[in-house]
Amino acid sequence: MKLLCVIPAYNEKNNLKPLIAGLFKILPKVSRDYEILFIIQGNDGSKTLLRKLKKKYRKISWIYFPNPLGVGRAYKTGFDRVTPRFSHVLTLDADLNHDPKSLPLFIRKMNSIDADLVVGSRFMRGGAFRDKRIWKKIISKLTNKFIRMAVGLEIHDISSGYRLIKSPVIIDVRNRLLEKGYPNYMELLIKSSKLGYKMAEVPIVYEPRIWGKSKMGKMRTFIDYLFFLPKIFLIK
Ligand SMILES: Nc1nc2c(ncn2[C@@H]2O[C@H](COP(=O)(O)OP(=O)(O)OP(=O)(O)O)[C@@H](O)[C@H]2O)c(=O)[nH]1
Ligand SMILES: [Mg+2]
Repeated sequence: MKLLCVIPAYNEKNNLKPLIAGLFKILPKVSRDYEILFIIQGNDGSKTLLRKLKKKYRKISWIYFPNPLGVGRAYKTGFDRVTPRFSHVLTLDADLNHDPKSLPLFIRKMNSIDADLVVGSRFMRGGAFRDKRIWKKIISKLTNKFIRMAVGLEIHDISSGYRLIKSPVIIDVRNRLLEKGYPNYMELLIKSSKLGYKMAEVPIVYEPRIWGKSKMGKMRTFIDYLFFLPKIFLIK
């Protein structure tokens, strides 16, 4: 496996070091070649920190824009760097919501049923969504349920950012991605499913962020999701 990790990070400075340390513990065990690409934004000194960390962790790199692009465009920027040199792409949040230790579970699942894409799911048996904000759970659960049923997806958590994806899927789907914000997570799955790619899910425990602010504002998310809902019926 040749793995490219694509990680959007907007003012996540104090999360970067533990995240990188966690990834570098697991990646050499599962992949013979790997790189970590951050799409960083903001002005909290993340770039300076990454420059320092690169002395120890040679396999990290980053693309930097000072102003926030939106998480969808940040991912798109990272996905545009995927080449056939990489066999797989791993995506996850920069704020330690997603534990890198779960990665072997994704790989086992992918290999066992020859899936093209494996999603880390908070809403399936064995998964957990450890976040105290009720509004977030409600919006997430309702949107997930509605869209799953409307589009006919079997994945229980289509807005999860923790995913292992075969590179050809990314290369195929990336130019079809239009969502700038959080609906991009769902857009990628819906479009990949329409293209016929095989999906699977594994349970994950989503830990709430400890450091830094959420970029997923209540009103913004609500509006973005509301505008996204009618679009799902137009996706071919
Ligand atoms: N580069 C970039 N990254 C972003 C942007 N918006 C969000 N992110 C990153 O995308 C990931 C998901 O955003 P979060 O704010 O953690 O959203 P969430 O996980 O739903 O919410 P919390 O974990 O509760 O904060 C994090 O790593 C963010 O730093 C953006 O505009 N640009
Ligand atoms: Mg997060």
